[in-house]
Amino acid sequence: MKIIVLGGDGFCGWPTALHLSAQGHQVTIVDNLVRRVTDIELGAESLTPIAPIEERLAAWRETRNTPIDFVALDVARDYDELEALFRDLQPEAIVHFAEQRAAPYSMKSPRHKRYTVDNNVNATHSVLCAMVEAAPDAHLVHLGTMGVYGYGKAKGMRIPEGYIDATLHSGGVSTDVEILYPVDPGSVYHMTKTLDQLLFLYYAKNDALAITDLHQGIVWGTTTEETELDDRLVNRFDYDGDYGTVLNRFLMQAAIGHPLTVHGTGGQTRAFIHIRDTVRCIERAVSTPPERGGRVRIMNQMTETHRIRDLAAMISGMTGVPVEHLDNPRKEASENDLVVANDTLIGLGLSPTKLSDGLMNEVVAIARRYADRCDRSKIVCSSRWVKPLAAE
Ligand code: NAD
Ligand code: USQ
Repeated sequence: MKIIVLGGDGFCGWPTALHLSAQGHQVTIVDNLVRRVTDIELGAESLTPIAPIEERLAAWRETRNTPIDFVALDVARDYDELEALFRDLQPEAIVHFAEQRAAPYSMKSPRHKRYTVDNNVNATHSVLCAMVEAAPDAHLVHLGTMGVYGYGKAKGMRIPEGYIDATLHSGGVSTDVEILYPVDPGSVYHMTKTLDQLLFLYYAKNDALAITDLHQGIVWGTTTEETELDDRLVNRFDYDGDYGTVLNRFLMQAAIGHPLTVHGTGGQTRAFIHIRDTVRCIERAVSTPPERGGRVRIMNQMTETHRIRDLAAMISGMTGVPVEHLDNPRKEASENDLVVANDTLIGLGLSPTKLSDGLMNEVVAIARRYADRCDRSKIVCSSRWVKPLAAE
């Protein structure tokens, strides 16, 4: 298949582009490399030394004798170029990762909030507009988030895959309907993903676009079969307080002997998936496009759930590094349960990689290898969800 990977230089996008290419697909990466610029803004680079994009692509050509093309373009702003690219390439699938994806970054300041909304909503809307004009038969596979459901209301209920049956009551009349599960975002970033959902609903209905929205949990791990082939193919490893996600952060903190930074009680339960499963899930989603004219296909892309303090206790037990409970910088429930349906991906043949499969030690080993690249002052999250009161 001809596949465009938007955001293909990022943490999930790069290993996905390699995996799709390794499966024999013809891959074009589109990225404006803004994530590398954000590294400079934050003064915190990936723990692993990622090669410039040209070097990455040359390494892949040399390793697998398969070219991956690259187009530098801002998906949110360079609309005419995006439409022209879709028209020229006529992709069968478009995988969309090209958004600002860190919740703490999205809460740093009005500039960061507005950038996140402008970038993410415009990127998704531009992709949909350009598909209507130039590639209406392509299948869009978008990386969404489990966070659209929120983490408080389900109360033991199994979170369904996107939709829920509801009965509306008004004026003495009741109607049964299927609706999107009520959204409850926990950050400006997560809110942009709920807005994406409405854009998909509209364009699937109005223009019969074929769309799959993958509601993904927190990705952990860093290497895949393909990124291990050459040092120049190494994937990102974010550890800083903005972009580092919780499990990779704890594993990296354990590797350098930094106390594990549990926010508040650590009673939050979240969904997780290993990066190796991310790339397999996307390949399966791409290979099984929904019919045009149907509803948006939504899959929960996660393999297990864990409470944050249990993860910290497990890693502390493995490594002897102490746990530190910090004031929670976020506005989030201090405790929540989470039970999630993931039947569609299991039905498509995914055999989940679990924490118990020994890969946590692999992450610790990688973090130890690059420990001298870590700036310890960037570890604790400094972004706050709510402004402190003047008296504080
Ligand atoms: P990332 O920041 O590492 O990668 C995103 C890539 O998109 C970067 O290379 C960036 O330069 C590019 N990009 C951003 N805006 C762009 C624009 N306007 N034009 C062109 N390129 C642009 O993030 P990631 O971790 O790879 O996440 C990718 C997607 O997966 C995101 O949409 C995120 O919401 C979703 N996701 C990630 C996780 C996770 O734990 N990492 C979990 C669930 C969902
Ligand atoms: N947390 C800690 N200590 C830390 C870091 C985080 O206790 O050092 C806690 C947070 O308070 C939160 C939980 O761990 O309760 C998860 O935080 P996270 O930063 O790992 O994940 P999150 O902000 O939700 O975002 C990440 C990705 C995002 C994706 C989302 C999937 O950055 O792109 O959408 O995971 S999900 O969480 O399922 O919505």
